[in-house]
Amino acid sequence: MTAVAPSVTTGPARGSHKAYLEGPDGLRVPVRRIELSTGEHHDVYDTSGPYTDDTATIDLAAGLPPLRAPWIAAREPGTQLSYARAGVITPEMRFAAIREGVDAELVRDEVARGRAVIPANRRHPESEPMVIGKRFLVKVNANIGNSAVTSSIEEEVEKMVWATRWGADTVMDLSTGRQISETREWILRNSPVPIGTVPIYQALEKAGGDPAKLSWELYRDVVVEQCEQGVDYMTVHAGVLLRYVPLTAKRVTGIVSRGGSIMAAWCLAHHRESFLYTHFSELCDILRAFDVTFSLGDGLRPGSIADANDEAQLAELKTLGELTAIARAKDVQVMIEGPGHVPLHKVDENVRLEEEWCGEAPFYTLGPLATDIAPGYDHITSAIGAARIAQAGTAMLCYVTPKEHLGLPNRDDVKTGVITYKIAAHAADLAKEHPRAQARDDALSAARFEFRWLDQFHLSLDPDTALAFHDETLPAEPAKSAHFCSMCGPKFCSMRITQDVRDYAEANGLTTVAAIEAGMAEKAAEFTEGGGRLHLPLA
Ligand code: IRN
Ligand code: FE2
Repeated sequence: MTAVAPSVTTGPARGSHKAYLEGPDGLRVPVRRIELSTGEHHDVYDTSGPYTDDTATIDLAAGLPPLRAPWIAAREPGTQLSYARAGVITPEMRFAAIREGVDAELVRDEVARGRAVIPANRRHPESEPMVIGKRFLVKVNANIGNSAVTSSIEEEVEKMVWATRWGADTVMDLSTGRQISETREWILRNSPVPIGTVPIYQALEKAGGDPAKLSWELYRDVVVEQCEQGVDYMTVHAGVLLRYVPLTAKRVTGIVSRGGSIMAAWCLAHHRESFLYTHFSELCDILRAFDVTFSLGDGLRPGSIADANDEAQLAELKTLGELTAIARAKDVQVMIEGPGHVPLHKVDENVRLEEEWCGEAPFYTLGPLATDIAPGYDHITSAIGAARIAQAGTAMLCYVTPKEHLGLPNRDDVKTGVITYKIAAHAADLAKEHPRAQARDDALSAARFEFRWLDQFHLSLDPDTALAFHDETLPAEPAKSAHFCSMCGPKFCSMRITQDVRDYAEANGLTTVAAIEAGMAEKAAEFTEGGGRLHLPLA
């Protein structure tokens, strides 16, 4: 590690503090506890690690405490999949189950079926275990990483902390520039969430940027280095086969995956089958030794609406299914990466085929963008597709930031991307009727209706922005309990009028329906008494 310790954002999110749920065997599962003005509190899933814990000391140079170290030391080497198949509920499964509010046996069973994964490299003991699968809360991944052109280690560590503060469930370090290993080391030692990478990027750096100079041996060494460092899951574009490359020739946007294009270039340069495919079995052995999870890459994903669900994409998906079976036979956990750019009417087909061909391995999709016409707003175009595909069964969503297609995201873009994707993921959780999802909506709605403004902000995904928007027009303290905001003003607040109706009902011993009728009758009488003239407030 470098001598200069980066500095990062610490302190609890507005209106909340870190609390821990006690589980069996001394498990302490973090939650974000939102304190309400009613004296009650509301706990929400928390990915932010010790950074939001006021009582924790953060020392980036030392790294986070190795929470999982005793669990790992106490057992025979294996993967979460091998334990699950043997009927063992690991502390990781128990921890993830408490976070989700489900039975630990459900987690074990889903992992055993391969329908869920727990990305947890035994060399990344600092991570707080979580589960990715369609029966659980929809997860969000945030990509960070420098490029040759911009950004430093300090900025990337802060982006990791910042992304998890806003709810990123995993972070992928996609660094391609200088100091790749060092950046990753800082991120891993300080990350409370699983870290993913795409090893072919570092391999390409080592090959001097020339895909033709890549080799299995060079790639393997990079994978081993990253496994030893503690990377929890890796994107491997092993489904880009030589014979599929011509299928992309007539596409509007060709191959848009970085890893996919690198492998296609290698296959064409050597006119040989991809070394990722021909050496896949050896790769499984390496990943198994560390319990690293495969994220089988969609190197031929569509990069435009025109190319969605085409032959190249589906041919690759089928191959990913074949590779899933090989990995599972070796007890290696697998996720499948998915598109990309897909119009809404073609979204469900992606989930159906993935489940059918890849043995229901957790689907992990990049959006998809539901339209191509809004560069600058692709966090939104993609969140529309993401909500739809997550409702249909996608287990994790890879965020897209407003900078997509335009530039490297900065810290603000990271936050916007994460919040946008938390919205998509939560909308899907609601639609899937996850037992815990609606409770937060109900708590926020009640606070809104009762004009508990601060409670409303604190229960929201981004309390800082909600508060700032409110205060833009009504900054004074009394406005925090006022029965209106500046959107409609005091006279036209529908919620206040509804409350008046209810108060009238209570004062007159009526039900709300009866109160409305009584009120109408009163008004009708006034109208008749006034000679039938309308009293409009024309002044
Ligand atoms: C997710 C689903 N499909 C692709 N992704 C992510 O895109 C993947 O997890 C990784 O973060 C990035 C890989 O991009 P390329 O190399 O396929 O462009
Ligand atoms: Fe794109």
